[in-house]
Amino acid sequence: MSPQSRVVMLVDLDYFFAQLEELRNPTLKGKPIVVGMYSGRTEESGAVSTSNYLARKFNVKSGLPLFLAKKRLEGKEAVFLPVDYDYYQQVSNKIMKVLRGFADSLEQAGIDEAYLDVTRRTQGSFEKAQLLVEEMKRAIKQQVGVTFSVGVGPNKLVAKIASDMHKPDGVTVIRPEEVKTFLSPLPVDSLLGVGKKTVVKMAEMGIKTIGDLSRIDVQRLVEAFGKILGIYFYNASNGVDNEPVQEAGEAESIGRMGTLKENTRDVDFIMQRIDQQIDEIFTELTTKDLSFRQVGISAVMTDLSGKSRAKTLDRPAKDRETIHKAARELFEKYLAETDLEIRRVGVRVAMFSREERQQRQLTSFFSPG
Ligand code: DCP
Ligand code: CA
Ligand code: CA
Repeated sequence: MSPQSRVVMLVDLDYFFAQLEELRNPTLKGKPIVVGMYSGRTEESGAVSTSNYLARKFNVKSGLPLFLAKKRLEGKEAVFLPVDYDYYQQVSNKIMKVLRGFADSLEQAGIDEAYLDVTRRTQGSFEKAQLLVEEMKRAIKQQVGVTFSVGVGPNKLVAKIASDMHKPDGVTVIRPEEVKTFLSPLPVDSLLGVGKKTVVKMAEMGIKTIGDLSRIDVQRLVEAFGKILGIYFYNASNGVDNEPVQEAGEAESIGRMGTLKENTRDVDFIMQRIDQQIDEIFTELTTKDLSFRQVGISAVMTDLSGKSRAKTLDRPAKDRETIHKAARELFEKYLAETDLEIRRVGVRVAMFSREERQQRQLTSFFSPG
């Protein structure tokens, strides 16, 4: 055991959208399931969002046009379903909440994945981490009913790549002394930030694997890819990644919405309701330690038409009063523009910042995968 090493996990839910469709309708199990994003132009147009592992056997995977998926699954009793993002989001929130209970800190990296730093609670032991994963799997299976795959490593980079090795329902543990051997044979595009263009460029330089990349002089990488990426590739290929696991204030905005006790045009009455909502928002902001630079309101009128308005502040704020004042101002202005009564109201804050978030994180250059 190396006491200096962190123990970091990446938890990634298996065939997420499709697994959740199985969860709410267990009779689907045993059939190929395709969750599709229907573009709506014709009944067949659109692409596969994801599919279960049975469908993947017929080479039906994310991104495949739906008409091709239909063709490949003809006569296989396949089930095609549209994405139900609200439902997936709801289950995702529940999963993240359970996972948070197993982590020193948790950083959500997508709807179906999160990084967990478990260094403290495992005392830096990868053996204990493995046991913790088993415990997590049981808890999520029991409380939510789904499976996931996990990568465990000394940092986020290794954990992420390891999570892909044994799917579904797998665990892959890479100890610090195993990192180089683990990474070295993998193709360069296993690294976050290495896309098609970079693969071509690296191939021209004779670089195919992460091991090849790790043997290139950092200066050459900087010349070829610029300073930020060059140094990143150099570090990443050597398994070096010091980025902390931190709660990132995932949401773009935090808001609340609710129906008024009676329809009204009275700003004081509206603000009573809004103040309750602000209290809840404020609690969330405080726990996440976020400042905001935008306050927005929304209103649904008696004819069920809806409107939102937002105000951007000169500088970030983190207090209740700023939200209250901006919201009141927005409602006053909005009421002056309409004769209708308001039925539902909401308030939200957005454009977040936070002290430590101002240090630019390298992985945030790349979208989570
Ligand atoms: N997704 C999508 N379109 C894509 C890729 C993914 O809509 N091109 C959605 C559907 C997936 C979810 O995001 O269920 C998570 O993506 P993953 O890449 O983690 O893939 P899955 O969870 O579906 O499968 P795996 O078991 O390989 O993780
Ligand atoms: Ca997944
Ligand atoms: Ca994922």
